[in-house]
Amino acid sequence: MPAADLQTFITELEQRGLLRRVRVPVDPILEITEIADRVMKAGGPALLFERVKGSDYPLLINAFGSRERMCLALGCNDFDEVAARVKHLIKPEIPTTLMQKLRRLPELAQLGSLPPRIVRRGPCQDVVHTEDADLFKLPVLKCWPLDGDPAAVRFTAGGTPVPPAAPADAPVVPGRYITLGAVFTKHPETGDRNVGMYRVQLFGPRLAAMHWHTHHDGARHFRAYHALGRGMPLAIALGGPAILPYAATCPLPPGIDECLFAGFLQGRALELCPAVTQPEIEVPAAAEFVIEGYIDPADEPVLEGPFGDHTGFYSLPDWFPRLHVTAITHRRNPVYPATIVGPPPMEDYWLGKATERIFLPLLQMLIPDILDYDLPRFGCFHNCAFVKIRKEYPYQARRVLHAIWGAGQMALTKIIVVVDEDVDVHNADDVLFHLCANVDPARDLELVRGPLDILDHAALECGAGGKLGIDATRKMPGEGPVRPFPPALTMSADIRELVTRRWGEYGL
Ligand SMILES: Cc1cc2nc3c(=O)[nH]c(=O)nc-3n(C[C@H](O)[C@H](O)[C@H](O)COP(=O)(O)O)c2cc1C
Ligand SMILES: [Mn+2]
Repeated sequence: MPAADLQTFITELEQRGLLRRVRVPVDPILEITEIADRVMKAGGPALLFERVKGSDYPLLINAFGSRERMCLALGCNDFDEVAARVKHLIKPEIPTTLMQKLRRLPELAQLGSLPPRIVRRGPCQDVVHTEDADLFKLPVLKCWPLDGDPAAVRFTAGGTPVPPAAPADAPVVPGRYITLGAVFTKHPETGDRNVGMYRVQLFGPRLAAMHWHTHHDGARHFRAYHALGRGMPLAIALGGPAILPYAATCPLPPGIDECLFAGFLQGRALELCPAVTQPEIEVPAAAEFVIEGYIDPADEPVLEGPFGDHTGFYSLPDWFPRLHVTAITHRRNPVYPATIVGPPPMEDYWLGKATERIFLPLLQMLIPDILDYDLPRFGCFHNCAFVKIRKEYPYQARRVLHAIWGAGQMALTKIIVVVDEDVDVHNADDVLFHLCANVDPARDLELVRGPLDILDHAALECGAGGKLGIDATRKMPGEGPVRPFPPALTMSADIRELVTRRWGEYGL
């Protein structure tokens, strides 16, 4: 079963030789990024920095940065195991005989016990700071040199010149971001809980900015509070069950509670307790730190960014809501978890890979044509997807393209290549080989406009623009002007066998 809290996870990592401790003092301003980046690029271990300059707390990074560590957090040997459980959940075999029904009872009982369990208090509230809360006491990273320096990039994401900073918006060291926080919110009308991983920029001891993308659930909740003119309570959890950071990144449909999914993934309910100063919001009892606060609907937004992002570029500054911190609570000896993003591969590649595999059954439920898909590393999640189908009728690839452009966060995919079932979507060379050979650009491209990742700096507008679908399948009659497609080259099976058998004789 996955670790119930971060420090247990650290012990598990250490016992398996998957974590290294750094005992010399290091600076959270840029130095940790340069160390962690080198280790991530080399496929290295999780790092626990025991002495971070300017803070009393150790910092954990790269805890999820490999297949093995991600599997440990998920409590599986392979992502496909989890995918199989998801598939079973959405497509259970309906028991017909009494014996079959009885056999399924324990499983059903387990499903019923997975919604989060509310407890009164948790270790995350061992120490409570309210008026004396100070975000700068945490070892919050400044990841990249231009982070938090709008003047250096001159323009906002919307293309307007950056205004001079208001004095209140200029901390001593600008550009420090909480990068691995799980943001807990509730919809003001339905009460639906959402947990999303959104970066948080520090502006003062008790002032920060919430960078939730327009298309994400946190932003949707915020719009609902704003429309009602109501203050929005929220909490940011750091640490907690090993499954939580991953669950916070899961592209679940709006209204589906990430805590419920986390309970399903770890095979037991998440324990939540009411936040001390924002009791409407429940937080993971086992978290290391919890930052509690609210957004005032009457506040002006703050210029958040720039930030060295997943895309390998800085995301330009833009206007985001101010968070007023009302409390920072923590365990007695907490560890601060963080990550960095940047040119791939980084730690987040593995969070994304887990999602690619675990969500395949859900994608297939929406679009049964899809046999498999791959989000290649260079595509940084939303820029590129390779999709494999078994083509049975004309224009099926186009149907799949449009279906993907309507499917949850996959809808933000900028370039999609659809290939036949004999192509290995996990091998970019094989996909590009078939793309180059099978495509007539005058016939096989599908260009559309729609919502895009707000981090896509090439898009026509911030968060909206063109998308390209490439039908790299073999064409068939009914798909425009089509000449017969030739067969692909492969040697006959009997000759392959013969040569294998005689290989020794050739003296090669
Ligand atoms: C390391 C990391 C950092 C992320 N930072 C942000 C962010 O700052 N803002 C955002 O909207 N999404 C960010 N994401 C993506 C969201 O967490 C992800 O899309 C998630 O599914 C959103 O949840 P939601 O659908 O409940 O809003 C980040 C993901 C990772 C792995
Ligand atoms: Mn959500």
